[in-house]
Amino acid sequence: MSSVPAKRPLTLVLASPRGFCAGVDRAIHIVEKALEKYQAPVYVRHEIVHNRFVVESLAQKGAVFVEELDEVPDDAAVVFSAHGVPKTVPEEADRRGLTSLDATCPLVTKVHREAELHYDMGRQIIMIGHAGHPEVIGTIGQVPEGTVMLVGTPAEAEMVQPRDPSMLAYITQTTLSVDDAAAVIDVLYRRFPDIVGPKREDICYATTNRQAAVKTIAPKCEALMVIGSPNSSNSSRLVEVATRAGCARSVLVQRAAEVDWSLLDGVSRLGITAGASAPEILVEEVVAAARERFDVTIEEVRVTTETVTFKLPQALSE
Ligand code: 0CN
Ligand code: SF4
Repeated sequence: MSSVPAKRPLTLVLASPRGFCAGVDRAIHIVEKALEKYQAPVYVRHEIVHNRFVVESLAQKGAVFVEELDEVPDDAAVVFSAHGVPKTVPEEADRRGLTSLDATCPLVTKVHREAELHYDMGRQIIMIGHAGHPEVIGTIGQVPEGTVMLVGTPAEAEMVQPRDPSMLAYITQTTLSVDDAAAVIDVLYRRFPDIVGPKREDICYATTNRQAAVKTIAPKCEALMVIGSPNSSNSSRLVEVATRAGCARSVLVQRAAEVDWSLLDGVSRLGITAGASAPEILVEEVVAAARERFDVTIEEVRVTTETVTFKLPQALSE
């Protein structure tokens, strides 16, 4: 008689908050409501949020994802992604008579308005962010070309040469590592004591809270999975934060089917979190897959409770 071998115990330490933020929730709702109101196809410029599962689910309902407006036919409805767009994009949509819906997160729009304000005040702007990221392109595109200097690291902040250090401001991408951004900001304040910064941080509440939660659990885990897509800035930052906080075996995984379970050899506590664009169903999938292989105990570690919500644009809320 053969008996089924007993499953090895594994504690899953779930970070909280994790997963969807208010800006992502709103952006996805905007696409869903637009599909109801305008019927498929509704075009979406860029991935509405950086998650393959979300994009594929919306595509099944009739959303068509494109990178640029010239791929959108005349008379169509088009949604701009949560990451924001340069000013030229809504201008072009209006010129062509497209129905446009802006799913830019209000916390990204806040940074757009800061950029405009600094420009109007005659200040040169340093943006701390990752070159090529759509949010950075969108924010830089709020002011005339050549106005913003992009820096990514403390070394770059040491090199930047503004025109007039007494007329200088900085803004940041919303999804940076809080600690990395602080190191860059320190250099800027040391070199340019008169630099004007945001009244309240540009790094958003969701990024900050997810990093704080992962920092709390990482030192107590031997391995850690961040559920998210590789092109998601905030998700990628969570892997870096976890690694630096003491969990060397920290990885980004898109969903359960992609997990390399050999990561868990010798591991008794696995940390799990999810980026702001990763739906909770993907976390549940990983938990279910772990239960098939291990005798799972769940432990949730909450560092704060989030209550932020954002309204839909007026055109869709009626
Ligand atoms: O993963 P996201 O779609 O975007 P990034 O983290 O790459 O900026 O998450 C939503 C965040 C925003 C804006
Ligand atoms: Fe908005 Fe932050 Fe969510 Fe991005 S991560 S959509 S900035 S709340």
